[in-house]
Amino acid sequence: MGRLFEEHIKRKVKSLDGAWKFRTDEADCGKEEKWYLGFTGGETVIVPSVWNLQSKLITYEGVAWYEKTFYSEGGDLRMCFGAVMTEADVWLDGEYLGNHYGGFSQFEFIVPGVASGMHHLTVRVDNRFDEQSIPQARLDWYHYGGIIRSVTMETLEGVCILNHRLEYTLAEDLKSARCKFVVDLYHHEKGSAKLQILLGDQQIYSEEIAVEGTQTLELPEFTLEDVKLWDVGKPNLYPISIFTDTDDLQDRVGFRKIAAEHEKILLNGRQLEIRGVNRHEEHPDFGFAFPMGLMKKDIELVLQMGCNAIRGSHYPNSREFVDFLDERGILFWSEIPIWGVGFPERVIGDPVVVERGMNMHREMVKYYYNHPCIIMWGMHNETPSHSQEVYRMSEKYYHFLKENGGNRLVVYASNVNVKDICFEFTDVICLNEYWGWYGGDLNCWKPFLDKFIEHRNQLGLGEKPIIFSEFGAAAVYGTHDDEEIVWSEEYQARLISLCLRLFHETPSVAGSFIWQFCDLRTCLEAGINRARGFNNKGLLNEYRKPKMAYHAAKKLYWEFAEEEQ
Ligand code: ADA
Repeated sequence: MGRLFEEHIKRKVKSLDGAWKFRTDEADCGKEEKWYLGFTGGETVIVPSVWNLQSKLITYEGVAWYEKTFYSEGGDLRMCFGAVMTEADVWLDGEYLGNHYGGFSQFEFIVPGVASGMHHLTVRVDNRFDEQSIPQARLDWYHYGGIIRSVTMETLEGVCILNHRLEYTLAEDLKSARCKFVVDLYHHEKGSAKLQILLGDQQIYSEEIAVEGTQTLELPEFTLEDVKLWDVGKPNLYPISIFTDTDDLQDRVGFRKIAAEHEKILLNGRQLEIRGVNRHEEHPDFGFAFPMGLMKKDIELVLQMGCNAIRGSHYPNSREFVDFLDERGILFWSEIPIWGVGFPERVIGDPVVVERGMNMHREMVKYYYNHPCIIMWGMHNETPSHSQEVYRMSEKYYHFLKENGGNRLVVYASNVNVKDICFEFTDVICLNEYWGWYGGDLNCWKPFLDKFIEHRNQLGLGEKPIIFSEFGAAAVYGTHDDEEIVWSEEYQARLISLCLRLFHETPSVAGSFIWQFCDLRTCLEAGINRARGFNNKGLLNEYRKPKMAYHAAKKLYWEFAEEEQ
């Protein structure tokens, strides 16, 4: 679902995108009144979308119901949701299928033995915040709600392949890889079939297997010789085809090695300087239901400015966007929406919150494991990482991601610099710093950095590279001032240029992600005061029109890229 290629050739897949019936439920009485059996009134909306684009719902936070009527030939159906913001309850023909929490993750329900005919899929969507929400209500992005990514219906027949991951370790010389497929299989009762796997043009596996219900199969290891590596700008991808006589799963993978040692980040054994931007998958005309055509445009803009990396701040992005990055050879930092400013220590220590976050990590790893572009898993952003609560949470997430997340750097973005007590749980020290914007001035950068490096060394962590995961300044598009006062494009461009040069010239710094790619609608209701109701730190405005800082960063990023040659 939501990919740049057909995930299934044999399996029947039907898109349920398009017109749905929609009704808000301000009193939250729909469950009691059994709206899942069919609700009256309402209007037609388009899925995927955010409901806030309907002018009367621009600030609506609450419950809304969606209903889709569709035809199915019947059988075992798998109802697949790209993402529902934030909590979903789902019914098929009035039968409860289940609940999903978390606004940016894919999820599915299997419904066996559905009769042929017309059916009703009903979704109750709740985008309210409470004490245990991830993220919390205090946010620097907009409180959107709705079914924000595609919905599909798949028909499962015989032995089916629900998911898979290809685990691999490259040899020292990077020429061969020890590999292992782990495949999630399903049969609605008990059945057997021949399971076959092709990797590139090689047949890797062909074996009769028996399956009962849902089962995970770890296949025998094998060695892939003459590996063509995936790299920045050289995105070698290997197609994967997994199939039985009745079902299939198509995917692709790239082989690459990422490591952090001696203050450097190494990609395929070569030193890598991160030339990055932070990007929200948001547009004022579409909210988080970001259209694919615009994804391509954003990627072109990123490539034109000489970037080699994007941080998907602050949540898992659409699969198709990550597919684009795999195809174009752009690195990606993927994280979950634990956006710290809103999280007091008390909330972060709450076991329900920690478990919700853990589940988001599990889902991120499950769905994004095979994307070679993802070189970093982000655990959290700007949490109180000087506290014991965050220490315990980081320890837990770090070990989970290191053990289950494949060859990736595990990181988090810190804004408490020398007070941070969690640096042992990050492969790269990632700093969010806003000297010259929220405090201090441009002259603060160099002394800050020198002092921080000394601090890192005193902690005995001198081997860990540092990157700046955020820095920047706001400029209202079109505001110019020769004196370079704050809010002007000139000031923003000067700050970005000064920082990029300083980071580039400091051997302990392995690169940076500028905050941020483009301006972003933000949330005035949550008490974040922003000019125009937007976070204006974009290099481009929200309609992707470049500011001076875009050109300034472009000039330097290309200069650094050329030095690398
Ligand atoms: C933080 C946060 C970003 C954004 C930024 C800013 O670093 O991680 O999401 O809010 O501050 O613009 O202040």
